[in-house]
Amino acid sequence: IFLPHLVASMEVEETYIMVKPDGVQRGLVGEIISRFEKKGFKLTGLKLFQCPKELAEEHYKDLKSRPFFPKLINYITSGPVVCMAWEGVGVVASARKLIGSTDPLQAEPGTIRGDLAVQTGRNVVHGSDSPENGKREIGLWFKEGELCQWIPAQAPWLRE
Ligand code: IDP
Ligand code: MG
Repeated sequence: IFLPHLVASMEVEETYIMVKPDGVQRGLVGEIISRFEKKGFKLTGLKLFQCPKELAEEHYKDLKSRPFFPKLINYITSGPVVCMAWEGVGVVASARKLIGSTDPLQAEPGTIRGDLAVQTGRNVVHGSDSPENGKREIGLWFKEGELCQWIPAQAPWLRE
């Protein structure tokens, strides 16, 4: 079946979600992917990746002047990460809610960080903070040809 009204719409956003090295090492990849899958967003990109220092610095360039920046770069490059692109209406803000506050001790129970982490420097997951940054970060972490456009079978059961 072809459902053109479910393919593209002005409201559809993209966000870059990443399981950080602690999430991978702790065996939380499936659990974290599952939260976005169950919510009903569409996965359009997925890979395990060892991040080079230059890419980590570019991704977090807005935090360059912060005292924790060198530690943050060490953390993000300390082991493989799982890079994901997710798509959906309101996905950027919704993913941030699913992820929870930056400090896991402040994050609500039920959120990924609230349930699975205890420290800001080991907060297991990244999510873009705006639709613009979603596009920017997906462009940074994925090459052309690594993203897939598809229509999930459940699409008509998620949106009327
Ligand atoms: P966010 O990941 O919730 O968007 P940001 O303020 O954008 O939070 O910071 C990016 C990442 O930098 C955080 O997820 C965390 O890993 C790290 N970070 C932020 N603030 C601190 C800090 O005060 N100490 C150590 N690491 C920090
Ligand atoms: Mg951020």
